[in-house]
Amino acid sequence: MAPGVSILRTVELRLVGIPLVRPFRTSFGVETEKRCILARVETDRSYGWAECVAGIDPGFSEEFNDGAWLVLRDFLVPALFAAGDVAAADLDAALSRVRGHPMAKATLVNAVLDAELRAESRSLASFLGADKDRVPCGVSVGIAPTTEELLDQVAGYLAEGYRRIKLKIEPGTDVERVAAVREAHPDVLLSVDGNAAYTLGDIDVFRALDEFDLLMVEQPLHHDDLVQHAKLQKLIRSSICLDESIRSAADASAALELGACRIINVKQGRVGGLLEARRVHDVARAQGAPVWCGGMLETGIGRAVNLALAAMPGFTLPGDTSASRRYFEEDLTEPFEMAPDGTMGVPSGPGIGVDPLPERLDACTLRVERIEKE
Ligand code: OSB
Ligand code: MG
Repeated sequence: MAPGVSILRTVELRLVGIPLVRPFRTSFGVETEKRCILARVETDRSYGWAECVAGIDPGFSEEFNDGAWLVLRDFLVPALFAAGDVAAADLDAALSRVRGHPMAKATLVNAVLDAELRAESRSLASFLGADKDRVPCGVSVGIAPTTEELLDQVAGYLAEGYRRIKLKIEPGTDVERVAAVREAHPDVLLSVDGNAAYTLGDIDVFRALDEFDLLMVEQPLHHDDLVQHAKLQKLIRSSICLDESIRSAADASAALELGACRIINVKQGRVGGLLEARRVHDVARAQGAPVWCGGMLETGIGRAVNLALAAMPGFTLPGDTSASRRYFEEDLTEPFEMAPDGTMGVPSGPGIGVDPLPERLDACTLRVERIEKE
């Protein structure tokens, strides 16, 4: 049951930018700066924050910052204002006249939920049914310029305590890199993420990767193709994990039933917010499939949300819930720090449990627009 209903008064959209500590290269591009939309809602009872996981360009998904901004301002926020009283649990219905745009929708669902929980002094983790107060952390390592640099980065992260290493790969920069990391660290939990850059024609690559005892192969094939993933899963020993392909609990159910994957990367923003993410968790759990919490290089606002999600019982593998310093010199919130044992504390304060630091927020803001209910 979701907490009560409230009246939405204003929605403030804000674009923020923070430099990354090092460029993050994937098969779909390179990022040197985190840029995202933050939403702050005000209701009659409280306020809530949320971070939109869309990026600068439509490389990971169709959504991107400028598009999400327009969809929020011109369609989603007006739909919520028109709906009158709002409860996070009913938002899906109010937003259903906009097709797609899960990342933009998630921003409103999560902000309204945060406001509801703050009004009731209840933590997000408790609302989600978390069964732990610390979660094990993994780290996602971008495609490095050379194998030597990759080995240096991986050694550095392992020294900090990270419990799982995920290597970004792309055709031509895969088997040799994975072999080198596996040779240097025979026992580490190791996975790879292709970000949809491969086809079934690359079966030799996957057969070679099968030799490295990988925890999983994340999203090897096209973002919209479950059937090809099911074919690949039959041909390899390593477990496939889907990321881009899963945009709802229905997708998760279909993927597991088809045998397109054995593991699901849950990114709440990719599936339309925390409530749908909980449904993905439930579907996977009912089918005995492990899930873990993915990341989109979030600031502290999105990181707090991810940690609460990762504390749910079905999240049994280390997530991409890395410490603030893995991304930023200075975060927007108090920094999230990982203990030397590779775990991070789940926020326990009301709602998401964190607020942006006002001076940091000002310093990182590129654009603000306040939308008031008439
Ligand atoms: O595919 O999981 C991905 C970052 C941005 C977009 C897509 C992905 C990622 C990551 C980084 O792998 C995860 C993180 O540390 O936030
Ligand atoms: Mg991924």
